[in-house]
Amino acid sequence: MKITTEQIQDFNKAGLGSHKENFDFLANKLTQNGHNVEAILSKLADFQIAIPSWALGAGGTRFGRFSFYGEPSSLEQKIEDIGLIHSLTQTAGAVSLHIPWDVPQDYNAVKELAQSLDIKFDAVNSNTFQDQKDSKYSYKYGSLSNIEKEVREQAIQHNIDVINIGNKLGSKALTVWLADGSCFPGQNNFQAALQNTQDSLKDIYKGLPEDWKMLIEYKPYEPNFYSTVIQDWGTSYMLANECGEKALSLVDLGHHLPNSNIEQIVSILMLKGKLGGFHFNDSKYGDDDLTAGSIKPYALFLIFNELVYGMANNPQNPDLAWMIDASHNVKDPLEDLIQSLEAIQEAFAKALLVDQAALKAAQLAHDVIKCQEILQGAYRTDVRPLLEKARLNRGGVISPINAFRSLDVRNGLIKERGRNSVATGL
Ligand SMILES: [Mn+2]
Repeated sequence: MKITTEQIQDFNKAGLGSHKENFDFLANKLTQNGHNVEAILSKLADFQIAIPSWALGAGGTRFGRFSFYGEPSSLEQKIEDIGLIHSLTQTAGAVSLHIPWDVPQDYNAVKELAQSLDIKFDAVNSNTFQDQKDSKYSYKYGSLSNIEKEVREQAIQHNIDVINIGNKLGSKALTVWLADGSCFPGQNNFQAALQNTQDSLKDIYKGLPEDWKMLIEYKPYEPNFYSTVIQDWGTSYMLANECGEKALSLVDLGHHLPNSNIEQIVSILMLKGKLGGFHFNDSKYGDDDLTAGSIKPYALFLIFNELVYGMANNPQNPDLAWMIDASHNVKDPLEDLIQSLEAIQEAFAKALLVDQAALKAAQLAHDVIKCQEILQGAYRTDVRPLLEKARLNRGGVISPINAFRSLDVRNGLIKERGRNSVATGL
């Protein structure tokens, strides 16, 4: 299934009048306040967010999984789904593959398909959190941190294999998320587990092509509930530093204990030139994997405020890999991803409106009230007409969710793939 340019133009017709009215009003106001609207629009248009190959089907919990029907059952169909979202939103121009769930059968065909849909291959993700049916050793008691050398070697080799697969597709980064840890006190020796992990990561790093990055994700708990080997940004930063310049930390919004100051973590990592990537989602309690911006939109804005500041002021920090890492348990995955993309772009646009010079002046004057007024002034601006305009400029639709529904995309997919096709993934 593909959405044509004619369908997009047809859909847009009805909304163009009111969009123009709203956009002109906002653009005038922003211009009067000294903003360069064209520059903001071009930053929004360039901001592309990768969709992980595991997020296109129904997610689930350990209690159950409820299908949405017509799910993509092959890598090609997953890329087609991203193509559908991208054609509407114009902000999902990349896919992040999970190996071994999505190993390409025909590399050229997969590359051509992605290219035809304007989709790039972002970071590739390794998986040593579960056993594969043909693997010799089990990861039950850890992978890169395991006390058995053979198990570590198998896990290292898997990561090297993932790099090789990504290399054939044009990826430039490997993301390592390590589930290793322990469920009970005394189960592991903390020092041995960290040391083994460090040595294993160094071995993987040796297999990294020159122009690649290794992104090290952290998480405080789950699936292990007493300790996690890479539990926080400090541990990730320490491991990345030991590996070398191409190793960087990856922040997943859901991988923090409640009320962690994630914007501060982002800021410090960028100061140190060690923030490599970002996984977007939202949560109330832990790694809930909910739609970005659905619970704490102000926190998302504050994080973007630091990202925007860092991208402008920290040349020591490399370009970032952006990805949505969410699980779709009750919403249609494609609609949910569209909502996340919108929330991310909205937070980014608002952060671009923060008057950095005025904020600095207010900080120097210790004018705490003014500091808050500046941040909240940007946050309270309804930037949706900017998002609409950025999408329209690139050939997308005014309202992606409404278009998805009015084009009846899900039923089209069910017709094409059958009701009971199921995606691999979480
Ligand atoms: Mn993640």
